[in-house]
Amino acid sequence: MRERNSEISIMISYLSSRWFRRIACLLGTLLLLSLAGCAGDRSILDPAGPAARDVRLIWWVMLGFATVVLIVVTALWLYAFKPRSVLRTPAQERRIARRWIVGGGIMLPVATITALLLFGVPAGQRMLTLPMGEPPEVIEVIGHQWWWEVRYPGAEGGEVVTANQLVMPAGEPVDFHVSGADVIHAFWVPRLGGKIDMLPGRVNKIRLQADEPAVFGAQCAELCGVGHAHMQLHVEALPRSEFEAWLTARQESALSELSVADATYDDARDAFMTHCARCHQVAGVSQGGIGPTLSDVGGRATLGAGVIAMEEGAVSHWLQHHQTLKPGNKMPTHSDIETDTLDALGAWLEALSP
Ligand code: HEC
Ligand SMILES: [Cu+2]
Repeated sequence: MRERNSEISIMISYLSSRWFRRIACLLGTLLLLSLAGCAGDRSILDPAGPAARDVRLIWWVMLGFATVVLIVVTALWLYAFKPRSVLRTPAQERRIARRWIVGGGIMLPVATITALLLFGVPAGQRMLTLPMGEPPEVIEVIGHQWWWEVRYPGAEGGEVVTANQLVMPAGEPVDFHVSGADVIHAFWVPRLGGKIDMLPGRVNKIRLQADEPAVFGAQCAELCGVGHAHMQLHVEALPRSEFEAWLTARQESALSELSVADATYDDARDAFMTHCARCHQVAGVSQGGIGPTLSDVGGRATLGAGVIAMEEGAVSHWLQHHQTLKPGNKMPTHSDIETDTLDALGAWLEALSP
């Protein structure tokens, strides 16, 4: 008993030591700072659609439950320090131990997991691509190291293909068919709902909905190599009519007219054929097939999958510095190409904006 009391007094003197208070202060500050991550265009706590609201509910339920568990465990821990006056017989000890094993080791986990299933299963159900009266829009998203290919197979007038930007109709469910081109990536728009793996050789499906027109951030959510952190996706929900106009402007025929129309860019087009065409598609100019399509690159919000914002001169800047801006990305440096040529290429590509 005396030993136990001295343990308690050691603990108390430790808890009140200056160092302990300093560390507690530091941890508290870090905790407060981490709360800053609770808002913004990638916050699961700020849902913008039904699937994401389910995810938030489960998150709060789990946080609440975990808090209760923490409090109960702490209380039991303190209770264990309490000096005991009665001695128990071995039979009593065994009975108490059995109660803890059956109650705490079997009944409690079963109850917890059942409760979580009751929340989790309906939420997962709503994200399944079950048949609907009016089939939803299908958008295919393919993860590459380290950029996104986005396809609209249902577009009227032929499939539309773009990269590093995803535009979807707002106020209606959309089915995303996702896969990976090289390694495993994951598709995750936190404000719209749960993430889903993008596997090579398999198509995974998830149904998401954006309630209102808005812009959302998205991020590859599966470590996929050095460029993983730099694999972001600009997601934009538009009213149905604007979405359709956006698709029409990106039809192959409209884009090829845009890319070959202006004679001032003849030199840039020649340079493109020499240095870039084997990897990049530009409608009416090249087939590409390795890197992101550039047919509509001038209309993108960012370059390099979220690395720099698109503005005047951005493409030339990207071409000169892309290995510093996004180290290890799969485009070769263009150090063998004159800066003037890169500037001309940049000006032409920026003009490719539907
Ligand atoms: C070996 C294939 C290859 C060649 C050659 C190549 N690129 Fe790329 N390019 C890529 C890849 C891969 C990416 C994606 C890099 C990333 O973001 O991870 C890319 C990205 C880009 C982007 C950014 C697109 C976006 O939406 O973020 C532009 C612009 C671009 N390349 C232009 C060019 C130009 C101009 C040339 C010729 C001077 C060229 N590329 C040559 C493979 C290539
Ligand atoms: Cu990835």
